[in-house]
Amino acid sequence: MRLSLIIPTLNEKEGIGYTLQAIKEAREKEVSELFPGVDLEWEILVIDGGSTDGTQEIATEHGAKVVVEKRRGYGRAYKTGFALATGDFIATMDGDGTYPANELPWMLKRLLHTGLDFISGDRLSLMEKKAMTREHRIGNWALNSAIRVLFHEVLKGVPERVLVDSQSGMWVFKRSLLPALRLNEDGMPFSEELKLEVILHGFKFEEMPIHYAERWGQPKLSSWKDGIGNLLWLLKKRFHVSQEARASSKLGVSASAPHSP
Ligand SMILES: Nc1nc2c(ncn2[C@@H]2O[C@H](COP(=O)(O)OP(=O)(O)OP(=O)(O)O)[C@@H](O)[C@H]2O)c(=O)[nH]1
Ligand SMILES: [Mg+2]
Repeated sequence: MRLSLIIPTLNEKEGIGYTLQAIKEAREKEVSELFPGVDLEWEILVIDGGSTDGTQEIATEHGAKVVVEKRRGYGRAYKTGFALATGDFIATMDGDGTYPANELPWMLKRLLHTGLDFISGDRLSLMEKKAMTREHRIGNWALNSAIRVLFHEVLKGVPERVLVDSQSGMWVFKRSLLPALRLNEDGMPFSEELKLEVILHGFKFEEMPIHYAERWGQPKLSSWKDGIGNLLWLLKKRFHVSQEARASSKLGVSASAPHSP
């Protein structure tokens, strides 16, 4: 069994070493406890956007494979990483020390034991207040509420506790899902695009509460600019989903979401 862990970075010299060290410790402790006797191979890909602060060197020193993707964007980095990944499963996290590496093996174990296709870490249910700025918290609340309203119809058939945290960047999922998903977004809305695509295709999606810590280094996200950009993206996506549903009903194809993969 092989796991590809993908970490996008852009000038994360403060956090990348800490993140990779935490992953090493999780492999030594949690993985050997949770998967005794299982030969779990790891591939760690750091997709770097051309950092100039030594991030690439630190990542290499910690044993990660660094891939330079100069085209800007969080979503762009992930699409490049997904195309290179060779694992049966893909896991993700930021390179800023915010996500709990020791909880990643638990997510993988849950995925394997429940037959789920995709698990996304829910940062908000267990979060300490200081882990996120007030602007980020308000932005998250606004975007999660917007998704609830805009995608009410789409989310009707899926369990209640879904997309509590639409902006989370820690996921574990089966790589075999990827060819079915339409992933067009290069920027920050990639996070909700991926989750909505998984749900729209009827794949088994779940959120799992995780611990979330304060970031090392400077945020690359601007609460206002990216928040408004994400909101506009959601409106656009909702419009496309309705258009597609209308087109399919004209052709006599059932477009009720979620549908079977
Ligand atoms: N390769 C690449 N990585 C990026 C780019 N923009 C952001 N990242 C990385 O993507 C991850 C997520 O960006 P963050 O700035 O942490 O955004 P966030 O997690 O939503 O916001 P914070 O709560 O402030 O951490 C980080 O590891 C960034 O270094 C980019 O253009 N290219
Ligand atoms: Mg982050």
